[in-house]
Amino acid sequence: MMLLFVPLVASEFLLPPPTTSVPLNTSAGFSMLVNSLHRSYRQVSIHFTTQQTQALCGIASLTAVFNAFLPAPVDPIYQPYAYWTQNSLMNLSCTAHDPSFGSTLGQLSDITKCFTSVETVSGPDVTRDIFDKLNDTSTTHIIANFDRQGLDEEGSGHFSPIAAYNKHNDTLLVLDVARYKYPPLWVSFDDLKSAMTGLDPASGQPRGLLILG
Ligand SMILES: *[C@@H]1O[C@H](CO)[C@@H](O)[C@H](O)[C@H]1NC(C)=O
Ligand SMILES: *[C@@H]1O[C@H](CO)[C@@H](O)[C@H](O)[C@H]1NC(C)=O
Ligand SMILES: *[C@@H]1O[C@H](CO)[C@@H](O)[C@H](O)[C@H]1NC(C)=O
Ligand SMILES: CC(=O)N[C@H]1CO[C@H](CO)[C@@H](O)[C@@H]1O
Repeated sequence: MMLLFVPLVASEFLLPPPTTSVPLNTSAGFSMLVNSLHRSYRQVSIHFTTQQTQALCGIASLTAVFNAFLPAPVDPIYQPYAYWTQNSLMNLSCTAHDPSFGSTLGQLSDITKCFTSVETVSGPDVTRDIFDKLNDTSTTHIIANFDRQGLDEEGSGHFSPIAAYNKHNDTLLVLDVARYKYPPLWVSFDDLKSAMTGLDPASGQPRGLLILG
């Protein structure tokens, strides 16, 4: 029998997290979770998934959040079980969406509205008390659209669920759906807000938040 070893290139396996952030998989990161408003985290983390292409961060974020609270259709690959997948979500969207391109905040809001109600908050209007909703009910969840540069990360416009808020540290837990780049990270409210405040060149509008459920 011949064994094939796939070469592992260490330098391409996850990027160093920004020094301004605290990774969830550290003692500090984990104790911040315990002390946080994390009701949303409990439901979303079990469905948290990797974006299946570099363009599908918004669709992957919705897929994780939908599985946390919304009845799902059956994707033939999991028949007979009902479960949201990035493919079934795009398939059933009532708005046209080119999977080769990422979405703007407005476009992801329109896709969400095909399935459930959503409130959009523009970056400049984001306040700390919005994140209290992360503990409101087990069906309230938040997705952020931010510029990675504002978090000292590699890349540009991105979507990911925000699953917990630690009021003691004033930090938010970003469940980054580009799991091949970054682990879940605690980032400060100020950094996240400024990363949502600049204009998205694709829409000419600021980025911001979607509040679902
Ligand atoms: C956290 O996870 C990343 C990615 O797997 C890893 O590189 C890092 O060493 C982990 N940190 C700790 C403290 O285990
Ligand atoms: C997408 O829709 C087509 C046509 O209805 C269907 O045949 C296919 O199984 C769907 N795929 C998924 C992943 O839901
Ligand atoms: C957050 O919600 C959980 C689950 O309902 C509850 O146990 C906890 O006390 C809440 N935390 C705060 C600070 O309201
Ligand atoms: C990294 C950091 O600042 N962690 C602090 C967050 O707040 C908790 C209290 O909830 C402190 O114990 C941590 O040191």
